Amino acid sequence: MVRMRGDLSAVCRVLREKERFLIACHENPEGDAIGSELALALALRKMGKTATVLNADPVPANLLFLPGADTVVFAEDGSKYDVAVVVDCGSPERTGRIAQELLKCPVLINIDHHRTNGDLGELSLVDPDAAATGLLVHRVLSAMKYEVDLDVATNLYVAVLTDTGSFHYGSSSPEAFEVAGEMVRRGVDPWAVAEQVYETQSVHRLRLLGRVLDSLDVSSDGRVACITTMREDLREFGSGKDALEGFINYPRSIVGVEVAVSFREEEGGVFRVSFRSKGRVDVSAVAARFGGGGHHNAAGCTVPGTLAEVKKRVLETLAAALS
Ligand SMILES: [Mn+2]
Repeated sequence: MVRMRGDLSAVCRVLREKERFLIACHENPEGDAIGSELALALALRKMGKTATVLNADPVPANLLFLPGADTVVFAEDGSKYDVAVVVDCGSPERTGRIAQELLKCPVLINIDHHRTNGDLGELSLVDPDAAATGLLVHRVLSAMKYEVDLDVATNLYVAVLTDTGSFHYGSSSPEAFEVAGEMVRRGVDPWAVAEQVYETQSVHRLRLLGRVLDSLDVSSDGRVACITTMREDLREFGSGKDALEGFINYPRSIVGVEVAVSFREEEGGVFRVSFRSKGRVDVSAVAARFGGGGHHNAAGCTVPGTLAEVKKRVLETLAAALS
């Protein structure tokens, strides 16, 4: 089944013809978002164009090694650009406070693989079956006959590596392995990258993990496991929310657990809720009930209320989805 939407050749034509590009991704960016936007920006710059990466949030510490990461800006006037390119982002609101600058660009291109993508942008390339947005950027660059160099290759490799959970997930398609292999052929060193992405955590982060795992709560039937992070926990360990990336894999790894849930307290009496499912449960549908979205096996939403209220509402909705 081909579910790809959008027009690859139209996207390539705009990238070829226009000169000034403003590239953005979702808030709280991770490897696929950063890798996709940097790969595209570096390639456009090599083509002699102006490409600025504008993000709402900082590049996570473990991704600062990525070529081009030091060129990301956090404020910019969108009216200076011909085209906005939004990557790995299912809805315009997910770009956060920079959305207004993107909307100042006369043309908006949307490159994404979230199945909840509502086709923001008049020009799009959306493929829910792609394992990573980085693969869609690779399709674009290939179609433009762009010769991928090591800097672009490193970004694309990290996009694919992180969004497939280091090739653990069912989304790890032949294309994901093929592109990763091509990037290795172009000089990417898998161990050097893995060490930067996965083996550079601080002592504080590991202690924070201990605290968060203390909150582990498993449902009586053993099918749902959740963890909770309060703002006080992050403060105590001097960590930002990006330190929590990957913690949800621990409750998911419990034998018999089908869905892992992470509750993270945010300012203003709301909780960010993340879901990871192992198999048949479509957590994007559960997240959508609360106005969120994502993928079959990984999704999220923001829910107002106290921890007790949010947990009750979310876990009841999840239990209904599991029955
Ligand atoms: Mn992604």
